[in-house]
Amino acid sequence: MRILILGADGYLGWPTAMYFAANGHEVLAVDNYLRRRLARETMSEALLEAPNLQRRAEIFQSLSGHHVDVEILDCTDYRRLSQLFEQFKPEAAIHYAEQPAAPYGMLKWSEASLTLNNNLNATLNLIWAVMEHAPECRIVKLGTMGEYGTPNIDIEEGWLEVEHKGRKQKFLYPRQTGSLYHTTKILDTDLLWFYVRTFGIAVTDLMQGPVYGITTPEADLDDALLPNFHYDDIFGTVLNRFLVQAVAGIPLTVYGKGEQSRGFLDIRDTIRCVELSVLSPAEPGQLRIMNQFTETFSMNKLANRVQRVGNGMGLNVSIDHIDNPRKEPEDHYYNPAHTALLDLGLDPHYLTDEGVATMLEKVLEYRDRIDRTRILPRVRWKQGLSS
Ligand code: USQ
Repeated sequence: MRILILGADGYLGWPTAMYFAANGHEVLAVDNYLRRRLARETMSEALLEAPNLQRRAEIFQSLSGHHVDVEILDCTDYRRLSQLFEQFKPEAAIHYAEQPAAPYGMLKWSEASLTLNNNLNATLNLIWAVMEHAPECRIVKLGTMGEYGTPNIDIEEGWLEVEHKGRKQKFLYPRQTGSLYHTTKILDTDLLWFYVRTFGIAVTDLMQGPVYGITTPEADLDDALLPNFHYDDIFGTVLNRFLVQAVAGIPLTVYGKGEQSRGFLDIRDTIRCVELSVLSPAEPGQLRIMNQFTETFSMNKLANRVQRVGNGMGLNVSIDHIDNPRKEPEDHYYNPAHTALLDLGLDPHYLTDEGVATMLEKVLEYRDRIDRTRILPRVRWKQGLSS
């Protein structure tokens, strides 16, 4: 298939591009290096220094024989994006091209505005490029479990049947998030749903939890091909942060009580879920929503796991409960459904002690690159300003 990957320079985008190329697809990888720029501006660069996309594609081709085409393009530029659709005519478009960090969008007005404009305009432009130039193209959009928040009832996969005064209708599941970034994902879903029900496009919206992991089979060919592994307070996700903190001898930063729960998954499962969504696509006129995670953990459970495995490897890992920079429930009911991707054939990589040890060993190779000033939270929700 001709597969377009928007946001291909990201933590998930690059390994996804390699995976599809390695599995025989024609891949066009698109990015404008926005995340790299924002990381530089906030002093939040990733642990590993990744070569640019063209260079990574060259290295990947020389080691594997598989080709990834690269185009440096801003998805908020409709003229260029629509030209690209006209020429490439993708059969599937995977949409990762968003500002992905909750703390970044909480910094100041300028960061909030960038997050809102980038994320929504990229989504709108994708929808229109599909409608105008590739109406058969299936859209696979990365959403987030954070759209649902943490309601006091079970979370379904996208939809809820509501009975009201004797009548029933299915609606998008009620959503209330804890950050502006997550709010842009809700708005994306609403935008997609409008165009699905009005113009009949085919969309899969994947509600993904926090991802962890540093390697994939293709990335293992060479360290220059590894995903952008962030451990800072802005772009780093929690388990990846805990791994780096354990290696650096910094107490694991559990925010608040630590009883907040999330649905986690291994980066290899993210890629497989996206592949399943492309190969078993949504129907025209369908917004298919699937919850993309494999197991739930509280922050305390995760921290305890990293501590136990790290100490077993001779690291001296301690845990600190620090003042929560975010506004979020720290102890809540959490029971989200997640069977749709399993039904499509997902065979999860669950988090094991061996898996944690393997990730710690990889981070240990880069121990000298850890910048200790990027660990503690620099962005606080309550004031809405950087501290
Ligand atoms: N947390 C800690 N200590 C830390 C960092 C985070 O206790 O050092 C806690 C947070 O308070 C939060 C949870 O860990 O309760 C998750 O935080 P996170 O930074 O790992 O994830 P989040 O900000 O929610 O965002 C990440 C990705 C985002 C994706 C989302 C999925 O950056 O792109 O959409 O995970 S989800 O969390 O399900 O919304």
